[in-house]
Amino acid sequence: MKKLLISTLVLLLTGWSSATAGNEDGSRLWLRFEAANATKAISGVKGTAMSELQTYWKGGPVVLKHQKGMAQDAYTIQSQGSKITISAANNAGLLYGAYHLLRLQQMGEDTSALNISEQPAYDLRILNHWDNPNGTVERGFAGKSIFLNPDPERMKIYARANASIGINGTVLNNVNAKPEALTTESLQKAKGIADQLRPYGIRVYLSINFASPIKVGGLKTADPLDADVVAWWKDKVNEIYKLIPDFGGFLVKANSEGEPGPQDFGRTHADGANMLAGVLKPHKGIVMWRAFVYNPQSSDRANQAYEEFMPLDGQFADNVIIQIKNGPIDFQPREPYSPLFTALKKTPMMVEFQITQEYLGAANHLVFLATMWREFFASVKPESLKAMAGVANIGDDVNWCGHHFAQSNWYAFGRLAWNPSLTSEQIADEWLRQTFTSDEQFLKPMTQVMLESREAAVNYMMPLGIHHIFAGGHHYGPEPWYNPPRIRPDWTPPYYHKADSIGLGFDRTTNGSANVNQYPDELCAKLNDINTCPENLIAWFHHVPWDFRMKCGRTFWEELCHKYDTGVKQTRQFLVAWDGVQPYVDCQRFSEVQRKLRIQTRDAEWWRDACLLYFQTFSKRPIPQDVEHPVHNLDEMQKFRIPITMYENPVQGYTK
Ligand code: GCV
Repeated sequence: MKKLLISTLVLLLTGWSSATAGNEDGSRLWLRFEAANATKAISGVKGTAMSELQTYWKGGPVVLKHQKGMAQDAYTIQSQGSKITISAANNAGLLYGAYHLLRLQQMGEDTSALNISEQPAYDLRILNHWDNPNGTVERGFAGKSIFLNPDPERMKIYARANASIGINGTVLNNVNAKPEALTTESLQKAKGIADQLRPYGIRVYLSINFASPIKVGGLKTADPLDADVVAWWKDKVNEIYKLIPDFGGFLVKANSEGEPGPQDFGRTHADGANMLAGVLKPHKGIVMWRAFVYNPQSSDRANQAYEEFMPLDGQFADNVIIQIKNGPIDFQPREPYSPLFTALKKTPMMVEFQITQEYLGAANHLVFLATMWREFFASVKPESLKAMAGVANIGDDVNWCGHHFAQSNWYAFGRLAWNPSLTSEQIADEWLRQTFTSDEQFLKPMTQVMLESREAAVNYMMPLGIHHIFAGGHHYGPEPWYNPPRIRPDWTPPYYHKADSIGLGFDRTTNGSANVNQYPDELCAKLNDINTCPENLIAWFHHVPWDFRMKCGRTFWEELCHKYDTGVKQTRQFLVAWDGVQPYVDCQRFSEVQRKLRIQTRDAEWWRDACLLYFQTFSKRPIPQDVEHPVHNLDEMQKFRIPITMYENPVQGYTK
């Protein structure tokens, strides 16, 4: 009788939550399973798998079985009728199998004849939080750090969400690391978080400041070859492992954007990384050493990571992984892949993607990033990498990511880190079905919106290979004219777009910065020739004359106008599509997303008008008749400012 009452209540609750009149705040992410039974937590990772199934699985008995000989974290799920067996070599594998089963249930799939075998592409699938000790999040658009005062309930959802998509590591603090990340007080705090995440198979890592021996340890130097410095790191690492026995290791941003590093002491990146690797090795810890380096003297920022790291190929210890951003500049809406990925031959590498939308409309624009990451994997073989890292878009906002659809990027990152050959469509479909509904009337238009959204953003922000024309004070809106006196040239848009009376774009050919030479021969030849360079990167590699004839027959200038205008039209279409699915979405999420899509549409017009009117001052050509003409004025847009710091989402976007 009691069981009947509970299930009636569950049904009632389920009915309510899917009713369109109801409200959902997004706090449950894609984990919207309803509890089928009340259960107690069971300790350990296997215990988590058991209690998740006991609580949420509504089918027949599930056997969790250890099986030798399987790869780490791999699992199989076999079912015959209502009897199901999940097998794995380790407990984490059992947990991932349990979440797979729950995912199938949530999506309404038939589970009576399963024969599933899964193995992750990478052992390390890791989030990088850019969280500061004061609770701000660099390039975070979803509130404050979830680690500032970790709330046990929220930490549990965070851990479950990560484990449900296979994420097994998290770097707790910003790569622009404050030295105090290594004080005993901070380490105690990290221990508390590690204890909460451990039952979900997640290990914690820390970003470190290379000058910590000076700033925390009071030493005179942080020279990685100095015996006292090495001893200091040894002691520090021992202290960490006493508190966090399964601590993962360090992430390091060194000699980049003003952060200290081994070069300050006349040493190389390899000297610095290997010293840390040496002290972590006895504990099985690793070093993720970032290749994001550039200095103002170079004539092409895109060349620099290659120039600094290629001479060191083969010199890194075996527990060092070089962490390389997907593109050679900095998470732009579209970049070619970083040439280091095909050039380094003897160095373990991992890719760093940016989940937080620093350059893609922050938490205001709907931009599904799986398509961008899949584009990367079309050029860089997944098996050439050791691991995958993603800069988190998570904060203490109720819905975690600021925009309901930004949750899909956290989800997509985890799914691709598990299996980089999943299609964007499959990921969008899974996420939509779990997060909203499996109703086809909803799924069809919204899958389409998600799949088109990144190309739309490229169109209205930076089509045809244009890059880094963002505002000086933030990376949200356009300011291609930004060029105050005495500023570092590589911090201004004209450095990148090089617009003049002849054309637009950065000459990276063999006649220019020769960046093309960093790519394999065949690709280099293709990129070097303006007639064979992919048009979606043409202004990345070439200074393209305004009248250059594009494949469609338009001139480059006309095509530029068309692309910007297409982007605007696409965002308007997203709004129409969303309005059309109102009957399938609860009121709260419907109106919150609708509000953001309106901002995105206005912003797209802002981008189009600002960029076309500004570039027109160089091209001196008319905007084609079949393109919607700007609705703003250039002088008005040049005066427009959004007064935000790099820790906030601009709540309104363009407001003029
Ligand atoms: C954490 C870009 C961002 C910085 C970020 C840096 C990095 O420059 O704007 O906020 O710093 O990349 O990845 O280190």
